[in-house]
Amino acid sequence: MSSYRKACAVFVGASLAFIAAVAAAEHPLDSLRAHEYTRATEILRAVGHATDATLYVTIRLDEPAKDDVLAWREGDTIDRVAHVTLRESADLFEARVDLNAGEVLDFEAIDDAQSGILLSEWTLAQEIVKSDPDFQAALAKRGYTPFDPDQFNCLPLSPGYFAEEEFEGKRILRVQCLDLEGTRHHVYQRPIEGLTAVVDLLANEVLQIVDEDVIPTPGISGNYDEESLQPYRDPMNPIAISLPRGPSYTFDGSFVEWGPWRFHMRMDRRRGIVVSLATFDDRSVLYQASLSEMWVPYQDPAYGWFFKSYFDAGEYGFGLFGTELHAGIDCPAHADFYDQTLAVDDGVPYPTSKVMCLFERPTMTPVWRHAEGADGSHAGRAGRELVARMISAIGNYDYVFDFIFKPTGAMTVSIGSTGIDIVKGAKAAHLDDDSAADETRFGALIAPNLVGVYHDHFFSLRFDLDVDGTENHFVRDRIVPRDLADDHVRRSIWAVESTRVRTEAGAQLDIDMRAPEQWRVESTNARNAMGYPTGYALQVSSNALPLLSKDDYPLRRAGFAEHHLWVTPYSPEELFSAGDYPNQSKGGDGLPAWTARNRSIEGTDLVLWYTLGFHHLTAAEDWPVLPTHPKTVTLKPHNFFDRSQVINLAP
Ligand SMILES: [Cu+2]
Repeated sequence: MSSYRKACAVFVGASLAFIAAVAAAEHPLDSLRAHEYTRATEILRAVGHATDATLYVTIRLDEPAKDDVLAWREGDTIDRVAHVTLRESADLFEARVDLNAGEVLDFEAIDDAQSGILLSEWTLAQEIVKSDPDFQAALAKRGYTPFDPDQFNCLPLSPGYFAEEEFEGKRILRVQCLDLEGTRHHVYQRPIEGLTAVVDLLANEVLQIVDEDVIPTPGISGNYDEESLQPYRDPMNPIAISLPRGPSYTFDGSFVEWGPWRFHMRMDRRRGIVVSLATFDDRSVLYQASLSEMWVPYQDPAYGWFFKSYFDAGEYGFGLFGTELHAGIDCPAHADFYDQTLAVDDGVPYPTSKVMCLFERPTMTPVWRHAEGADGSHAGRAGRELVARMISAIGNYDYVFDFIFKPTGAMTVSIGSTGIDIVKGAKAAHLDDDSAADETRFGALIAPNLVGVYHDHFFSLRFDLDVDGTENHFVRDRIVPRDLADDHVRRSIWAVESTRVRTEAGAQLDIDMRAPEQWRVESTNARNAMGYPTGYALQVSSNALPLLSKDDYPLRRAGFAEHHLWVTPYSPEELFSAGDYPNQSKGGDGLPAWTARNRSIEGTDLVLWYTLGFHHLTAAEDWPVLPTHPKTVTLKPHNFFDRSQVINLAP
């Protein structure tokens, strides 16, 4: 336990004053407050469900029933229930703790599942590996004598699942180390390639060391803040955006209000920013939106790489690794920044600083305009939008996660991938070197002696849409070619065929440019002025699908990525598209399992699950830092209004 205490101490730091200052929740969807984390652990201890040895995997708000939240009015009592996932050594439990009544509502054992990786296990894995004599001997073979533990950073890599009999039922991590000598900040540039340890986190021992080949450790090429690496260009003149009358939004800690938009915002340890109860002119658009899961599978069969298939939300925590945002770089200088409190392994409140920001920005593009030649007139409005942002740094990658609200009634989710490519050490420094052909079969030489291994990024987004209420249909608007009669001078046109989808199986859909369609949710009863059902459509942009075979474990465990879209009837326990426990999962959990029932999605409360992905073909420009690569999806009104929402913007 000592290592775990040490890890927590680092994160908890100081800030008791901050904890005391946090006010009570003002809305049923507000994040758990610092004192509520503490109270949850105290209640569990009082009834004997927790001890000093308990590890708290997550303590999160157990959201009240949706009907209750929708019916809640200011002044009503606020139910506060914590959903706690906890471990006693290998045993995993889930509890629901009523913080108002001071009682445990449910407590159940979770069989055959592994929790996500805890902060304390990052430290523990390092200690186990560095103190193992065989691992030290493998390092000595590479010239690392005498052994200096401080020279290495060892990564606790989620191990995947491959039905390896020797690891069955064990809680394992695969650990690889990096040489830190000469590195500044960029700790990934000197991989000790070909050396992997499999660690048992419960027995505190190394189970296996796989030593593939001795590859000389690459030199220094990634110290991105050393000007000698690449001399700075002449600075350009500054750009400043000023808000002489302050921002046009307000955020009271629960709700953000900006023009016609109003939404609740909080931080979740696993999902990151959660937007709830989003309305436009008091009409409901969505009940909740957030990241549900992420999956990053690498495409190299070598032992050191085959298992890399990370579920960053469920295995590590997208919110937990939300980083402090810096004004002028991460968010504009005029942004507002917000702290949030999470909880770490020992249940102690973990205050985070400036992990969310809000800002308005000019789009620099007119939101509409028209210049009329007939009378020489010009009219239009400048565009602006509101951004709610967090940036999660999970190991080498940083993900800039934005909710972007627009005056048109549209809302975009943008996820920008940046940070650092994880690299494979290579003998080749140039493509002409003897080993280069072999070493670049599954990646590109992105710097001398460094191969950027090919991989994918898939983000699973959960949109619980409530278009003018909770009773909605899901509609496919197919754009279909039509041949015209032989006597027509035009041979063909296209038309729209709209079909309501009745069950889940009919709503597992992929983007196909040869058979384009719009995916739309419409109200069962509300109509716009022309009589159309009010609706919101998904506006998709470039995307990807996995190319792995269906019997390949990484894909079996990430079934959500098999389709760009899934639609399910709302179910409060369905939050995580690869299942509640993706770490070492065997596959089939989450969306594939839920939708196997083929439930009705007609005239009911709907959840849209959108998978957003890209194949990362690595290249020299990835090194030593990755320029931010954004991927987006937009929810846009489609007959939700009676007319454009931008002509009423004041000039
Ligand atoms: Cu990538």
